[in-house]
Amino acid sequence: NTLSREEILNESEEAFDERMEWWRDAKFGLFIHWGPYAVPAGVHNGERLEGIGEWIMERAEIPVEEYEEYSRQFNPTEYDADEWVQIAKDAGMKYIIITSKHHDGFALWDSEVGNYNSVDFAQIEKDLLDELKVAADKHGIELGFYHSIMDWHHPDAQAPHYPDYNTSEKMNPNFDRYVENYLKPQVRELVEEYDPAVMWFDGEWIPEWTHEHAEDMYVMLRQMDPELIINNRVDVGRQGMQGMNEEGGDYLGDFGTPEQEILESTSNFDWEACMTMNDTWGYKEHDDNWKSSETLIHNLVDIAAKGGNYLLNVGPTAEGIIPDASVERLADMGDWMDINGEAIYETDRLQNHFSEGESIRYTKKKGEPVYYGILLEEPGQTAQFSYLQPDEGSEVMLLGYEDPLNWEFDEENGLSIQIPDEVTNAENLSTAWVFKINGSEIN
Ligand code: H79
Repeated sequence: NTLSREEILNESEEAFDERMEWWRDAKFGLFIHWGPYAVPAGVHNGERLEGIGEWIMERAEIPVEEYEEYSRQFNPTEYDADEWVQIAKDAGMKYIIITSKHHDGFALWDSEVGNYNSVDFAQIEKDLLDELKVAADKHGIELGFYHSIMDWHHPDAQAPHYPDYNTSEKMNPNFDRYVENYLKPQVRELVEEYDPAVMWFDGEWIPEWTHEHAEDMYVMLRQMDPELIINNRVDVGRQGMQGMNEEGGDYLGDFGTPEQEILESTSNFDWEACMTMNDTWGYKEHDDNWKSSETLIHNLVDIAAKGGNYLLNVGPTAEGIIPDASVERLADMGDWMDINGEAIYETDRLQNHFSEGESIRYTKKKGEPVYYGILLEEPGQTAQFSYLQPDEGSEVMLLGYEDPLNWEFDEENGLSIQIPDEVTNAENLSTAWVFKINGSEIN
């Protein structure tokens, strides 16, 4: 039952809520940036390049034919899709978004349109995306694709002032041909062959891409799969790296996409913060500026409290290895989520307060009078939460600690919870402490 254009463009709030449900509940996903840029890994002609690794073609102004050499060398002998999915799952992630095509134009599957892809061009026999899809299905993880609208390789999409890709106002006169004969067929293949749960567009800021293109793409995709979730970069309303749409505009796309930042506050529009663990998306040999596991866990809590999702990136090597530093951090996050995940998954933000100062965040179990006060620093002798009131006689629990805690509530100080000494020394408790109450939110 194909939806009409009308139905798609005037979707009811109920239908939208239903379509978004699994995604909203999931909260935490893995972003994978993987492609030929992992071959130079940030070093071209012996020169280490600044900036994000997957932009090396543009950064180093590498001509197409020369970059194609990297694409030919891309040979992921160590790729193990099942292991990747297991790493994501153990971290507590519920979905994966992988680059089916980044700005360099290289397609990570055996596409029928053109030959600039893993099979025809790089001679990789494996169906990389199919293996990931099979593994994801097996582990109950949703799979989606990042697909770049901008394309530095296709002659009909390339900026005419190549290799100055982005700065000119000049447009490629053949761009519509690229959209009809290349971009849309590729995206249709992805949906038909791999049944993605999310299409995550990017590179929409080029002057050639318009709201009309966006509407065509959005309607086409939702007609192919009415359940599909599509990010706001399908359209042209995104406000820079903050990632949310321009106020008042009528733009397509189901969620906003803050990049390398977390919204200051909540939003009435769904959103997902995509962020890296070091300073690059695509693998770079010389980037050791890793965020701590503590920072990553605090980010997850902060984002969930503000009602968003966290899409955390890894950049596997050209061989197909996720860097150890990433794997270690994901494992730490998984340890924390094993104990505290219930304060993240299937939660809502509170009505009035998502935070209290720097070191307290709040979440609420969806549809239940269950609240979580989350401390981002080690509790002292008492923990204070101004905005939660437990039901009379109810138990207040610290996740990961067996016994109910003594608590009192008064109008002036709110909720005060006594912290037993063992809590300070408990090995399983660290990084962020989650207090669970049955009760209500107060002002
Ligand atoms: O895939 C990763 C990056 O390669 C990609 N997005 C993430 C998910 C990315 N593309 N570009 N950038 C990151 C930085 C580009 C910023 C700019 Fe612009 C493009 C500045 C001007 C044009 C976007 C649109 C920000 C402002 C307007």
